[in-house]
Parts: sequence; C-alpha cells; structure tokens
Amino acid sequence: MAFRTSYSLLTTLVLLAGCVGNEPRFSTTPEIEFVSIEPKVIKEYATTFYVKLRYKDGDGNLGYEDEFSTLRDSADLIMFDNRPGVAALPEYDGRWTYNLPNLTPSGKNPSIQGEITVEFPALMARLDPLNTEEKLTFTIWIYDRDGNRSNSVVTDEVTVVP
Ligand SMILES: [Ca+2]
Repeated sequence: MAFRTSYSLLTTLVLLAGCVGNEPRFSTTPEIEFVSIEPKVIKEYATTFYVKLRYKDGDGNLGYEDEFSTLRDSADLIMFDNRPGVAALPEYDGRWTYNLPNLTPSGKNPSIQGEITVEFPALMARLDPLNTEEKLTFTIWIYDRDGNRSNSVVTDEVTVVP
C-alpha cells in the first residue's frame, strides 16, 4: 500500500496535447488507444519509461484539478503488469497507478480528445533475479470522474534487463 501511494506521487505529467472542438461528439464513457511505450528495453531500477495514449471522452470529465492531491480516494489510470506470477508476489502486485490531470478546458464543448504521455519512474524489476531478461506487456484503462471505465488497451512488449 505504501508503495502505491508513493508511486502515485512520483508520477509526473510529461506532455499534454489536447484538442477541443464542437465536433465530433463521443460517448460519455472514455475511450483510449495505445500509441507507444518507450524505451523498449528497461534496465531495472534505472530506466524511466513513458507510455503514450490517445484519449477521447464525450463529456470531458477526465482528471481532477489537483492530480497530486493525497485526498483523492482512487487513481484514474490503472496499468497492470501482465507477467505470469505477479499475483503470487507478496511485495509487488503488478498494479501501477496514475492520477490524470484535469483534461477538461473550462467553457468549451465537453467533447475532448488528445494525447497524454505518462512518465513512470525507474521502479521496474525482474520478478526472478535468475532470469537474464523478462518480457512483458501492460494492460491499461482509465476512469472518468463519474467512475465510467474505459476500454482496456495492451502495450507493446518491453524487456526488463538487469
Ligand atoms: Ca466521461
């Protein structure tokens, strides 16, 4: 639990490029699309990595005014490590979380779309230190402020090395 909390505080918004217009209208349940994960080789406890997503939401209620607030009761971007065996580990549950910033421009049409790049700190590690490398993907989804869950996307494969 302590890990998750400190992790969320460490994440930072790297790039936000939203675009707003009167058309088209989207579903009020958010949708996301995987764009990229970089770099493809992650040195454990040493490499910061970046996940880029495209998002759209018909009523634009994504993120909160203060993404770093510790008063928030839940994260709104969930990224799950798909390596087999994660669930059996006592110290790592495979769940990475992020608090989206407020992506809704005020006074605009509520339909929003754009791209966001999320920076994840250098905390990735092999599950088994005897492995020379481990390949993995992540499954990602987001929630809007009404709790609507988006579709899930799977990232490209990355490799964790010692
Ligand atoms: Ca929504």
